[in-house]
Amino acid sequence: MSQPTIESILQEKRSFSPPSEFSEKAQIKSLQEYQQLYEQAKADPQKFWADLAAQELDWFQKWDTVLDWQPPFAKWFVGGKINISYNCLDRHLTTWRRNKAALIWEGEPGDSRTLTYAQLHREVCQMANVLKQLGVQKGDCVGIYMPMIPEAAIAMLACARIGAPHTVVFGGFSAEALKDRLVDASAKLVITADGGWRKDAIVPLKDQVDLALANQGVPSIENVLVVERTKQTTQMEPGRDHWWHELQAGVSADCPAEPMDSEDMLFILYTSGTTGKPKGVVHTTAGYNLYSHMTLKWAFDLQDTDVYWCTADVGWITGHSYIVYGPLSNGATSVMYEGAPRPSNPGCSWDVVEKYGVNIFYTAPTAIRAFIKMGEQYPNARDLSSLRLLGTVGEPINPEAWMWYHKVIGGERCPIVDTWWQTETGGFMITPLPGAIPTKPGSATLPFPGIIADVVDLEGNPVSNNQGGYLVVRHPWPGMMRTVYGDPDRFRRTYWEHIPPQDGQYLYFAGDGARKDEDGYFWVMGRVDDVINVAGHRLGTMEIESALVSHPAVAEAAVVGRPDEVKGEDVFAFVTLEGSYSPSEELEKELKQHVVKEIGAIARPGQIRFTDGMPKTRSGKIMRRLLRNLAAGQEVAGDTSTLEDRGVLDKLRGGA
Ligand code: 7RM
Repeated sequence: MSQPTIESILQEKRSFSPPSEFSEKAQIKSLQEYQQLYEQAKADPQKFWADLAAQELDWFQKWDTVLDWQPPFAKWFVGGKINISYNCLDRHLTTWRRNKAALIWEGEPGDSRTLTYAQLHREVCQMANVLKQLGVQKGDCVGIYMPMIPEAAIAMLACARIGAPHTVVFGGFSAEALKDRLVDASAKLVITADGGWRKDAIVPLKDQVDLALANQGVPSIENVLVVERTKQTTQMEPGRDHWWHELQAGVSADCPAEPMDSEDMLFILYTSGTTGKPKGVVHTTAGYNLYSHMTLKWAFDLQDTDVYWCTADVGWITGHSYIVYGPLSNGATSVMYEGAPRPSNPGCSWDVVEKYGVNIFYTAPTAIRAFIKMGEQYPNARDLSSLRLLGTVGEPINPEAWMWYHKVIGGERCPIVDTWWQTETGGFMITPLPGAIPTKPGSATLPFPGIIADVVDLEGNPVSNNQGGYLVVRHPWPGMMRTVYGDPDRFRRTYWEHIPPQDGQYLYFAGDGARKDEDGYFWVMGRVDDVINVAGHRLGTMEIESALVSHPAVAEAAVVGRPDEVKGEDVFAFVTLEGSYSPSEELEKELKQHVVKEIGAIARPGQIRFTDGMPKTRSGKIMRRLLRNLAAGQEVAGDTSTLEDRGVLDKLRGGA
C-alpha cells in the first residue's frame, strides 16, 4: 500500500547524508548554511526576499514596498515593474546563454527539436505579435489547451510578454471541463493544436475545442490559434480559427516585453477542492517569478551546465513552475518530452536521459512505482551515469519506492529531493536542499528558507512531535496564490479560516495531514479533505459525483479513493440507480465513459459498485469513512452508531 501510515513513519529511521562530492560543489553546502539562511529569513522575511529579488531578477522599476499584508490578501514588491518573459528570455540574450539550449524537446514518435534562448525569444515575440493582431490586449485572458510541444511554452511566454493572463487546461481534460474553465476565466482566445501524441494515439485537441465552443459554449472567445502538430484534419471555422504557422510567416519578431506591475495577474490555474467546481488559483507576476526561480535554484542545486528534465505536463503547476518559468528564469536547459512510458516503449524515459545526458530528473511517485512494476531491465540497459539529482512530487512517496529510486535510478549517488508543495503555493515549500539537508525516505524534510511551516490541531495549537495534525504555513511568501479567481471569499474561507485566526494571526491551511519528527522533519500523510490523489493528479470527489449524477440513470453517487499499488489511489464510485434502471456491466461501462466525457480520462472510475442505498447518518449525510473502508476491502472500522439503517451496510458488504 502506498499511503504512509503513522506506524510506518515512526518505524522509518534511515537517514542519508548529502554525499560530500555533492555538497562541495553545491550552492548551499552544509546544514549550518541552511540553518543560517532559515534563521535570517525568519528574523526578517522582507529583507530576505527583497535582497534575492534585487540580486536574481531584472526589474524595469524597483518596488516601493516589499510586502503589503492585509490578511489573507498579500501584495509583494508593490510599485515594482517587471516582466517574467523578459526574465526568462531577453536578459539571457546579452550573455553567453544566448546560444545555450533553452528547451530540448522530444516528441513521442521520435522527432525532436532544440531551441536556444535566442530562437525561443524569437518565436515568443512572434506569437506575442500574433496575439496582438488577433485583438488580445493587456489584461485579456487566453486559454491554452496544448500537447507537450515547444509551442505550449511559447504560448505561455507570449501571453506573459504582453500581459495577457493565461489559463492552461491540461490536454487530458474533456471538452466539457475545458468549457467550464474557459467560461470561468472569460477567455478571449484559445491556443491549441490539431492534435497531440499520447501513448501511440492522436488526441484530437482542436476537435475538443470545437465541441467546447459549439453553440456559443464560451461566449467570450473571439479567436482560436491552432498549431499544426499531427496534421490531423480539422474543421477550421473561417474568421475564428487561424493556423499559427500561417500567421507566424508574416509577423515581426520584434515585440518588447510589456512592463507589468508586480501584482498584475500572470495566470489562473484551476485545481480541485472539496466543494463543487474547480477553483481558479490566481498567481501574479513578481512574487511568482522570484519564488519559482529561487526554489528551483536552491532545491535542485541548479548549475549552468545542467540538463534538467521535469516529466510533468505544462497543464499542471509543476509544468508551469518547473518546466517553463523556474528553469528559463534561471537560464537553464529544460527538457520537454511529449511521450510517456507505454507498452510499445516501456524504456523511453531512460532513452531520453541517455540521449540528452540528463543531470537532474524530476518525476512523481506514481511514475516510480510504475517503473518498478515494469522492471529493472529497462533502466539497467541504459547509461544513467549523467544523473546527479533526483526529485519527486505529487503525493507522499513510500519508502520502498524511495529506496528503489535511490538505488536503481540514482546509483546510490544522487540525493533525492522530495518536494512538498501545491498549485496554491506556486513553488516548493518543504524540501531538502540537497547539499545541506540529510534525507529520510518518505519525508520532505525541512521548510525552504522563508517558509514558516507547522503542524497544528484544529484550533491552531501546535501538536507535539510525532503527533498527527494539519500542515499550515504561518507567514506569507512571494509565491503564494493571491485569490480564487472571481471569488475572494472562497479564498478566505478555504485556506485561511478553516483554522480560525487567533489575535489577527492567520494560518494558511494546506488541506494535508502531517507530522513532525524529533528532528523537525515533516512527514506529509495526504489530504484531509474530499480531494483524492490519483496517479499524482488531484481530483475532487464532488466533481466526479456531479459528473455521475448528471447521467439520467444515476440517482445518487458517492466517490471515494481506494488504495492502489501504482496510482496511490484509484476512483471508486458507489452508485444508486433511478427506479427504471437496473445494474449491468454495460451500464457500468457507460457511466465510466460518461465521467470521461464530463471531466477527462484521469477521473475514470476504476470501479463502480451499484447499491440500493448509501450508508447515511440520521441527518442524511453519506458516511464516506465507511465507504472508504468498504472500497479498500477492509472491515468497517470505528463508530457506526450514527448509521441510520444498518441493513444498508450488510448489503454493501455482501456485494464486496
Ligand atoms: C505540486 C502538486 C497538491 C497536493 C498536496 C499533497 C500532495 C504534493 C507532495 C504531496 C506528499 C509530497 N500540486 N503532494 N507533493 N504529498 N509529499 N512531496 O502536486 O496542487 O496538484 O497537489 O499533492 O496532498 O496538497 S497539486
